[in-house]
Amino acid sequence: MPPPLITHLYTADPSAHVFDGRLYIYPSHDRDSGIPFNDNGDQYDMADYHVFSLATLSSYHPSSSSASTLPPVTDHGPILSTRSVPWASKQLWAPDCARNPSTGSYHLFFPARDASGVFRIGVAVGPSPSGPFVADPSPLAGSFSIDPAAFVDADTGAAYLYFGGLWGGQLQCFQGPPSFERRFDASQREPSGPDVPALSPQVGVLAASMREFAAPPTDLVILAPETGAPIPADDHARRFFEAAWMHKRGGTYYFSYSTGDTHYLVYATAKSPLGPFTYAGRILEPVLGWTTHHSIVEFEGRWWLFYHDCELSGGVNHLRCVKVAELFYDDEGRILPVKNE
Ligand code: FUB
Repeated sequence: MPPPLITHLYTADPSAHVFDGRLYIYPSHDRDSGIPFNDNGDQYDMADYHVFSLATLSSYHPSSSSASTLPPVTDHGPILSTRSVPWASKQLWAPDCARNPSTGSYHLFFPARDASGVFRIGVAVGPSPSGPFVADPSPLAGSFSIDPAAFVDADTGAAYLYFGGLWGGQLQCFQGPPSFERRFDASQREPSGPDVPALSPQVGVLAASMREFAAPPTDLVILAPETGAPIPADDHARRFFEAAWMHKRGGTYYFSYSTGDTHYLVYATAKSPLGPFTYAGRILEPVLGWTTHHSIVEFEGRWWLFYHDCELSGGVNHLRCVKVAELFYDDEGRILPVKNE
């Protein structure tokens, strides 16, 4: 197993990006506040974010038998807390960050529960990758659920926000057509049954300000390659659960995600950032701990998978640690499964 990258704090859900030649990691900051475990994820009671960075991974060769050194990681300290977000009540879950190509500002996207306990997605803006970040007074209009992943298409300059998470992440509570006013219905459950399609992750095109959606978010459809139809709801080994991530390699868009209760990291590909996507395979088998969440980034000419497990806490589900493994593709652009051993 690769060693934890950060050991002085519990960290999870790492979103990695390269800004000006340096690699930045935006993770959740896990802590134990004594809340008992439940299926709603109340024990994931995070109250702030730190940002981390490293200068190089050139001497890190996790898949080779030769000497390999984990680089020093800089902790830039706290960058946002629940107290500094006017609309948030608790649970700062998995964040992400993107540079706005029109303004050069950095936008930290983050989910949190609002005063009524509903997850929304907020944005905080700052002048550098490490902040300081100031949160907008309200969440993004039309946002709901969790796990925002921001993607700026380097070839077009267009910016997208992918998001969603089932059960504790409340995606199932927002079923309905695209609208800035999606209704929250706590009684809704994840669908199941023969021929019932899985709920889709959501994608919203961001306006140039990157502080609002240009149009209401819509379904990001993931098709099963063998039928050409959406992945069925009962196919828990392949249906979207949470942990959206988008990267582009060559002309292909790769949407990767966690299957939740089956604990896989998997991916689907498309020729458009809005899909439809076709399921393409597994990236990572289950790790130690219930959740699995990741990001994929190219750095110094190599591809990297940032992810987490619970090794640092000896297996406590909500006390996780960020890790990094090298990612390889075959000649057809398929991702080769990562060995977490
Ligand atoms: O960290 C809290 C939640 O756990 C994230 O939002 C999910 O993706 C899962 O990793």
